Amino acid sequence: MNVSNQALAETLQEISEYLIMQDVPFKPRAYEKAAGAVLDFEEEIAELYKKLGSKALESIPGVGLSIAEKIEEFITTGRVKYHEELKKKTPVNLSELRKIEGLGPKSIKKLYDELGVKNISDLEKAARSGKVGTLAGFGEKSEENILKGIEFVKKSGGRFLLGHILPELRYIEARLGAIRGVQKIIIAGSVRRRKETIGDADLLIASDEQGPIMDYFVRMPGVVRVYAHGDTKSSVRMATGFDVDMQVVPLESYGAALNYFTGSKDHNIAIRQIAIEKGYKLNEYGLYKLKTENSKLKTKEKKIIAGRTEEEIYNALGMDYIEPELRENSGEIEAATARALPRLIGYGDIQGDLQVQTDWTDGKESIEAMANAAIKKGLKYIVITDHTKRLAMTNGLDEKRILKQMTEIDRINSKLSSKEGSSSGGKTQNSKFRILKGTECDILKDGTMDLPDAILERLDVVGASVHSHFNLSREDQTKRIMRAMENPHVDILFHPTGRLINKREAYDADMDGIIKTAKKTGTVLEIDAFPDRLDLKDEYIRKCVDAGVKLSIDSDAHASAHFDYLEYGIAQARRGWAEKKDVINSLPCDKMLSFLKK
Ligand code: DGT
Ligand code: CA
Ligand code: CA
Ligand code: ZN
Repeated sequence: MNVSNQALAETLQEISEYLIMQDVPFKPRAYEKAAGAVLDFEEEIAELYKKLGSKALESIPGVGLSIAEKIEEFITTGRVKYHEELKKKTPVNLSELRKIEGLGPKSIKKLYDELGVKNISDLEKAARSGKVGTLAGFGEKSEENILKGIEFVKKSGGRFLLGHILPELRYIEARLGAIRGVQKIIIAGSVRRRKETIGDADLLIASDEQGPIMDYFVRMPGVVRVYAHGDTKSSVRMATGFDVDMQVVPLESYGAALNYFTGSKDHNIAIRQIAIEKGYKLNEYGLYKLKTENSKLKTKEKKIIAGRTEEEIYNALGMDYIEPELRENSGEIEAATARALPRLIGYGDIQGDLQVQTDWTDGKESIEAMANAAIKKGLKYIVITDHTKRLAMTNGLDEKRILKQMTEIDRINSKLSSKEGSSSGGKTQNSKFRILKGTECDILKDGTMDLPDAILERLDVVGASVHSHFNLSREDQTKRIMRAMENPHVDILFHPTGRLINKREAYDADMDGIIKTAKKTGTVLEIDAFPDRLDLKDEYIRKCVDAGVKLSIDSDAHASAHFDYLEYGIAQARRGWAEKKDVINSLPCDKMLSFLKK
């Protein structure tokens, strides 16, 4: 069965949390570690298992025989008995309750034992009636926080992070694409527009044989519920919790259907209106010209003029082709009509990664391992940006350790370049790969930096981040960040708004003012590509592009598999109308460095 690493990791994580509820010692930590390793594992574990069998599972860090058996069971049957038995002991909806900021397994267990809370709606009732506040270890303050957390989760409407479901969707796409009779397959809807969160997935298939494809779809592995099973349309829920709609159309209508199901709804409505103004009709089957009324038949005859591809539809409407990431009816239709669309940065356009953590702090791998992974990924340079001392829990670097790290980077750079020299023939993948020296330096409460200028000036790239004091007043927070940007050594403001999607709001700060200050001081603003950050988001990216503020797109990698996240950062940049020229790490290393403060 094709389960994604994500789904596997979630199950192991749940086992860990159910074990904590049962007060089992040591084991929870083992499952948690394995869950982390599975999530960060380079290859698809189900594939690995298919190729090499169960022995290969033990090559995953932190996975021994017993956990390997659980993984095997999940891959072959789609469930883990041990997980189900544990769940019976505390039958709560963990994945739902866990979303409430500050609620861990212990408190979830207590809420279940004392108040019978099984899910968010039970929890809300209990908190509103004041029962939570009177529980030992909770109190009024935490009752208040729980209610706040519930509000936040409700507002995010149970939407899924793009980065969490795209890998699994690609799996489904590949599996269905291999069925006989499937001429084309694509993931449409908000996924194709690469929105940061996804309500449900919309699959579109072109084929002349609908029935067998639908039968396969509703029975494929991972499906836990079938909402609808028709000839051309079906709808299911996956084990990971999200829903997939599927539609089969004939090839002649594929472009029109793709256009319709990609959306957004607002974009669709706007282009239908343009079609009407031109005397056409546009729907999910095609673009039609309405002929004059046929009085005998009392119907309007229509003639199809486009439908097979999206290009031909946009062109027939007098527009350039519009990339899916732009289809939000936020000016793209006017720009396409005026032939003035941006030339968006491409998915292959990033040459280096400017935010990478290592095992010197809270990253999982060594500098050298991260460099080798970046080379494999086709990058030409990375900047090592470990945390600084104020973030004590990450073992943040002080002056002494960062100096030591700089020496280590020199050593690895010369090792890499000598490896290059020895592999004669010159066709080395890593030709001129460079590791640059950097930092993710904490911005202190007053806007000064956590490392002295004398250190900062010796680094190639200085990133500055807010990791504390999220609750300052808008005025103080804005001043604090601006002060950091005024520092002549600070090159980039990392994850500029501090939001965590579905978890934490951005801190209150004047973003327009910060963008202005970025322009004035020549500070680059980052698009942090980590799936739950995507910070800057599209709306601010577009403001930066308009203001001429330079951007960087960084993975914020804490493990080598995280370089894959760059894709989500690029997607967000495209949604913000960014071109290659707006993004400094689309440039070769030396040129990129020339855009930093002198
Ligand atoms: P989501 O699922 O909330 O992340 O967002 P979408 O955009 O994927 O929305 P969804 O799944 O409800 O519908 C898929 C596409 O179908 C949507 O992007 C545009 C099209 N569509 C859905 N409902 C309507 C409608 O009422 N009018 C028009 N013109 N198009 C619609
Ligand atoms: Ca959708
Ligand atoms: Ca849908
Ligand atoms: Zn950070």
